[in-house]
Amino acid sequence: VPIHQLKKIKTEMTRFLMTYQFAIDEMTTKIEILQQEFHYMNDYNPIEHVNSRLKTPESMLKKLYRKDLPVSIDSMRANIKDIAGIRVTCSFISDIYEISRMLQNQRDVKVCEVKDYIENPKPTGYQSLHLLVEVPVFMSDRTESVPIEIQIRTIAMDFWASLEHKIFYKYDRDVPERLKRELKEAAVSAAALDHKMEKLHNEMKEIKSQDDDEDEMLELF
Ligand code: 0O2
Repeated sequence: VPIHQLKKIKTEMTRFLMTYQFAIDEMTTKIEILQQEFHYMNDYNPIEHVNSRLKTPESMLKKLYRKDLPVSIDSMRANIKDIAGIRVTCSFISDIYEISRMLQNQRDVKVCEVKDYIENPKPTGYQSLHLLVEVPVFMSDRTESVPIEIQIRTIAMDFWASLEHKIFYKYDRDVPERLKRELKEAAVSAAALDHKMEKLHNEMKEIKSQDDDEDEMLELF
């Protein structure tokens, strides 16, 4: 390929990826605002951390080859919906649904798909709530509707997914049956821990609201 053509591809690719980075920046701000408001209203922080990533051109090419799809920027745009990815790690399962509900309620967020792998875990044991949304990105000469994949999960789900991801790639996608079985067991234990923590959290909320009522009564006298 002649050098001037390579330069043109590089410029196009950079411009293409830029819109996804802007979408990530917009969505990250939205999540930060919700986080601060939620903290103020509920007196605890529902979000442990937020990570984001742009898929690398290499990983996009791999995905296109793997799925036997045409290799071009248009094909990336049409076929890869997780070029922009945001991962929100929450403390409790109820926070996941609350954050998801608040995001879906925003007027400029178009919800394209919701995959609830908490209600229906993947055969591997994987759990998370996935939202595929589109947000408008306003640029000097155009407005683009840009897709983002948002994965919302608890700390336990995140812990499990990062280890499973490492094992999956270590074995080049061909994980031995024994490890698969053990990973599935670990996913069930992680889910049990999440439910136990949720129960304790609810009990704490109950006690706190009783204490608050008592304090208010005392203030009246
Ligand atoms: P990476 O490296 O995290 O980006 P598709 O996205 O079309 O290939 P699918 O199954 O329709 O496939 O999408 P889905 O279910 O929304 O899952 C996409 C992403 O969720 C994956 O991205 C992972 O990040 C995560 N995920 C899904 N299943 C598993 C699993 O079993 N284990 C772990 N650890 N993560 C999972 P990528 O592009 O596969 O990988």
